[in-house]
This record gives sequence, structure tokens and C-alpha cells, in this order.
Amino acid sequence: MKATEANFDGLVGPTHNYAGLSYGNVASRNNEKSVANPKAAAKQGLRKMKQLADLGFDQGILPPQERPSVRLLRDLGFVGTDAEIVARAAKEAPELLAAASSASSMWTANAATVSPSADTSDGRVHFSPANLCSKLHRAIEHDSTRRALRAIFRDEKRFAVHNALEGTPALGDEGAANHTRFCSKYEDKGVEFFVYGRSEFQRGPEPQRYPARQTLEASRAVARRHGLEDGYTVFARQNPDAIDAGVFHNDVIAVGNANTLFCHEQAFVDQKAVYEELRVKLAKAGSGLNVVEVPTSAVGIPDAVTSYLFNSQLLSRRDGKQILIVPQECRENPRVAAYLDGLKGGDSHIDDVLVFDLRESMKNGGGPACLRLRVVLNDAERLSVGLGVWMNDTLFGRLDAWVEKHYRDRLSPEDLADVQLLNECRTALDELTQIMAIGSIYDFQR
Ligand code: SUG
Repeated sequence: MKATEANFDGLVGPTHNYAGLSYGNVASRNNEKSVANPKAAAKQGLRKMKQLADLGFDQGILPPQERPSVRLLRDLGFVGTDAEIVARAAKEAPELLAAASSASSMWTANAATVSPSADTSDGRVHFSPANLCSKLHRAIEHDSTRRALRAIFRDEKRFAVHNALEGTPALGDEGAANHTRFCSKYEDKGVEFFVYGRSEFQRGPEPQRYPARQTLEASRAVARRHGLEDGYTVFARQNPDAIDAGVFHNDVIAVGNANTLFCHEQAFVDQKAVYEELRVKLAKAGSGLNVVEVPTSAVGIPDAVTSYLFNSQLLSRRDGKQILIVPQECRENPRVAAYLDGLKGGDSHIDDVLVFDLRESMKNGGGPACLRLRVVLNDAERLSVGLGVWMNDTLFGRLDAWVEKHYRDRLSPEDLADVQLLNECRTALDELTQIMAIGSIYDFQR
């Protein structure tokens, strides 16, 4: 049965702000305490989704999570009514309120790792929500992520939504940001490629400055639970120097689609051996591997980190051409812009480049690829997903009006102390579950 790749983007939540919560993520730290514009952030994301839907891609939406998370604050010992809890946290521990308020679930590349049914032993699509245990503000996402995925991918005969792995350093898991799948056609069996930054039990080079968020043990556990075959999986270690230069996820230095791997020459340890293993395994799946490697002499790692050249979406159009979706920061960097000018067509098999303004998300280290979760679905699987999550003209109109009505156009870290924000968010999310017809998925609705 024919399959296509759907992209599920995270809708930016009403508390989008710059709290500097992600050590190792250069943009998050550089923009700490600046004033965010949640309304603009959400609209930038919606425009990307709409334009890709207009181009004929299957574009889905994942709802934002409830923030601030009063549940986290209660767990941390704050007591009283919800409003009292927010007020107390604001006064006594503003850093905890910031963690409880982050809109970080918008970066759905970190929501889960997804294996298409063509790859798994039981023929279902498998989802493993990521525990994101390396950062407090992200470690609180997986429970709600699982709930949202189960609400959208309901049919247990077709979909398996697992619990997250135990949230402990040995099993640090950041989801699809460190996972790529290569194939000839989407419906064919593919080769799943897992990239990790460190191993709890095996020796190897590790970053010295910034944390490695993904472990080999977590990647292997995900592959095991999804029922992937060893002969069709590849595990590669990320170059620790890249992590130390701000490449906190593999999707900041590499992106893959179909049989193309677009990456920097300093992305992996033992890079040539990684290509070779991918080639051999992909050949068994009936495909060649097309590597588009960007040399350091053209684009250095610091340029890759500030422009997010590799945090692009590489997508196959229905006519078979591949397009690259990049953030406008790529155009503003002269070396990256020059590289992109020479990229199109020819050997690269990348036929067009589309540029998007995602400035609000980029200032927190989230580019086009961070904002989407890829889910390869065959026709029957796609039809079993509710209509309310697929972007189209009507849904775009309703969501744009919803953002216009409920979102602020200014939010500073101090504004998180405003207890009114909690009510605003709940009112907005309650209406959203009706627009998307996904049922009562939030705690406050239960
Ligand atoms: O986990 N930023 C996110 C960005 C995630 C990008 N995702 C991928 N590369 N796939 C992170 O570092 C910043 C929040 C703040 O500082 O307020 C943040 O969480």
C-alpha cells in the first residue's frame, strides 16, 4: 500500500518566552530574558504549515501543552489554589515557574521517535515519546505527549504509542531529533538511523563543555521496542566537538529524507564508516545512498549553528523532486547563502530551496525541522487519523483567528508571574480541543 510522509508541527503555545533554560543550546542562552511575541511565534508556525499543505504535503498539527504546569509546581511542594501556587512560585522560585511555563513542546521533533509500519515486527506504526530528561522544562512533556498521540493515533491495531523510557541519565532520549529513516519509497522497508551523544556503558569520545542529551542505550531501547531488525538499523556517535560548539541535537547538523543524507562533514565520529554501514544496509533495502556533505571550508560549524542550515526539512514533492525548507537566517549568513545558491539541482538531488521566517522559534534554538514530527503513514493509517488535525484552508482560518483572539504579542520572563496568564491559556486550550476535535486531553478539563 502506498505511503507518504506526514509532518506534524507543534502549534506554539500562548506562553512562548525566552527564559534561557537550555544550557548547550546557544540561541536559548543568547536570548535569555528578551521579550517574546507568542502571537507572532504561533502565526509564523501556522504560515509554514499552511504553505506546505498548499504545496500538497500532508501537514498535521500537534496541540500545545498546558502551561504553566501547576502539576509540576505542586509536585515541587507549592500548595494552595492554582493561582496561589503560581503566585508563590513567582515569588520564591521564579526559575521553577519559568520551567513550568515553557512552551517547549512546540518542538515536536523531540516529542517522540516514530517507526513506520513497514519497518516494525508487528506491522504497526510505533511511537516512543521522548523522556527529555536532560532539562527540567522538557522532562515534563512526555506524559501529555503520550496522551495527545494516543488521542490522534487511536487505532491500536495500527498504532502503538509506548510510554517514555525511564527518565534517568543512562536513558536520555530526545526523540526524532536524533533519528532519521532512509528508504527508496516511503512504503518500502527502510533503514533507521539513530545518532547518540554518549553511552553510559561503552567508552568513546564525549563532549567536554556541553551535555550530550541522547544516549546509545536509549536509542537501542527504542529500536528494540519498535521491533526493528538489526540488519536495518544503524547507530552512530555524534562528533563531540560539534556538541561542544552548540550542536545539541543531531538535527542541527544533519537531515535525511528518502535516500538522501544532507550533513556537515564533521557531524559524526568515524564519518566514512557511518556512510559505509548506511550504504550496505540500504542496499539490502533496495536503494542507493545519496550523501550531500557540506565541507567545513564552505560552512563552518559555528555558521551551521547560527544559520540552522541543517535544521531544514528535506521533503519529497509528489512529482519526485526534493525541496529544502530553511529558516531565513540561512539567507542572512553570506557563506550559507552562497552555499545554498550553488546547491540546487545536479548531483545534490535537492531541486529547490524555500525560505521561512521562524524568527521567534529560532531565538530559542528551534528551526523548521525542530518544529515538526515526521510520521510515515500508508493510506489506511492516514485515513484512520481524525480530520481535525490536518491543516487545510478552513483549519488555518480557524486557528489563525484563535491565535489572534487569545495570544499576547509581548511576554517577558517577569510576565510569567501574572496569574491571569494561566486562565488565558486554559480558555484558549479548551477552545482548541473543540476546533481540533481531539477530546478533553488536558488536566484542567478532567
Ligand atoms: O530543547 N529550546 C529547545 C529547542 C529544541 C530544538 N529541537 C531540535 N533541535 N529538534 C531545547 O533546547 C529553550 C527554552 C528557553 O530557553 O526558554 C528550549 O527549550
